[in-house]
Amino acid sequence: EDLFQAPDYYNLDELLTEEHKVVRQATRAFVKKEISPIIEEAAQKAEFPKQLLKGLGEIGAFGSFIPEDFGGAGMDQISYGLIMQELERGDSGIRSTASVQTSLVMDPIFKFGTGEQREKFLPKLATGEMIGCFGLTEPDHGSNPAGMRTNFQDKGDHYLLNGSKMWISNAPFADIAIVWAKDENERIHGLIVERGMEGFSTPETHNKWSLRASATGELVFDNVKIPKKNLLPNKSGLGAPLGCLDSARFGIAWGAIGAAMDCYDTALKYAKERVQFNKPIAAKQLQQKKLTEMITEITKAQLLSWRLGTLKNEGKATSAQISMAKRNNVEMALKIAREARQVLGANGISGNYSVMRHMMNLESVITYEGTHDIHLLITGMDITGHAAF
Ligand code: TGC
Ligand code: FAD
Repeated sequence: EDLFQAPDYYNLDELLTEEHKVVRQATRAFVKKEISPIIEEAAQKAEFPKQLLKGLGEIGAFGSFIPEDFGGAGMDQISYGLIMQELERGDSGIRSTASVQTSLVMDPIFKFGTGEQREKFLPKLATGEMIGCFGLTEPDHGSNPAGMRTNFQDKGDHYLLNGSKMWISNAPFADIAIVWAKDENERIHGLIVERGMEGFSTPETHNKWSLRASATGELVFDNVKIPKKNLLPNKSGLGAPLGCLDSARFGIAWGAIGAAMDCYDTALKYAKERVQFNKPIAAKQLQQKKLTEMITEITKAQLLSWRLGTLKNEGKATSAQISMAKRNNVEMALKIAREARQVLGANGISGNYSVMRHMMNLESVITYEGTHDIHLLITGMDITGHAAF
């Protein structure tokens, strides 16, 4: 099949296993058949293409690294990364849905949940029959979630949840939300909030110029009665949600490479075909500088991610190492998208090409899951021992 040929300047494919390549190929085929033909219109209309959910489940994009016994796909971290890369080559918004479902919904239920919670939710989340979202950010607490106000009180046979979350991916249509809230002792816990619970609503956030093919919304809790069996009992404190973020940030480090690859590939093809002053613009030094720097940065990011993946497979990747890769790779992709847009001239602003959509999407990606500044400060703290937040 005539699938995307990813740039592989340093023969990194030699570092991948057969399984990695099979997983990547399946995702690539899905992107070509299901995502690429519809994504531009979905983004223009600001609609999440829900018809993709079942197929995303089938290719293992939901719960990639969750063990098969629990409904997941039982893959390693590099396979997870490659799925994120290929999906984001399609669109960051589709990758977002897979990141949230896998790392921020299934993973906390798997790691911190009860046997009953795992059985009830994981298999349905893995197939896409059920969709989840992750509520950490609040109107007044984004980079500093420790200050959150959302809280619950113990009422004997249930908890009473109050507060709100905003900028939550998938909120408008999610069946469940993993919500981080403080108990009476100001200790943070995760709760599974289910659609239909009285006092729980999810208004959609409109007018985004970025991630338009992803649905974003608020989570509002007005005296919501939460059954006690919906508390995630096995970890509390801010470290619980931050641990989930490590996994999602790892996936984004790979995903951003996909967006960059698509921009590079589009710009390279365009530069070879577009003739000005009697020559393809690819024969002009200024355009070669842009294209050369793109492939150089993509190659460096691929090496960073591959090594991080091997460390993560061994359980040795640190949070600070993950921050470095998320920060580097997203900025790399955003810069490449901006340069590629210029290579395409006026066509660069058109929805007939993917570049401007990637560029606008990446403006969210550089802000969510820890802003570019916060990841710098995490590295700064790691190397100096001083927290400068
Ligand atoms: P601090 O005092 O440093 O830490 C509190 C506790 O957490 C532990 N910890 C971690 N544990 C696991 N993984 C990590 N990465 C961890 N970082 C810290 C830490 O050891 C401590 O544990 P303990 O046992 O001592 O209590 O916390 P702080 O309040 O100073 O904050 C640190 C900071 C700024 C790094 C953190 O707040 C942060 O990362 N802020 C950024 C917030 C953020 O990333 N939000 C993302 C929201 S979700 C989202 O954007 C989804 S978009 C999804 C999509 O569509 O793809
Ligand atoms: P702020 O924290 O107010 O930051 C504003 C600016 O100040 C930034 O430039 C920041 O880097 C800077 N800044 C903050 N603190 C410092 C400091 N100490 N030193 C120097 N500079 C600093 N959240 C979820 O919980 N779940 C989701 O599913 C989710 N999905 C999202 C989807 C989209 C499309 C977007 C845009 C956001 C999403 N978020 C989600 C929220 C996201 O995680 C937050 O936007 C992010 O953490 C930053 O918080 P903030 O927007 O409140 O910015």
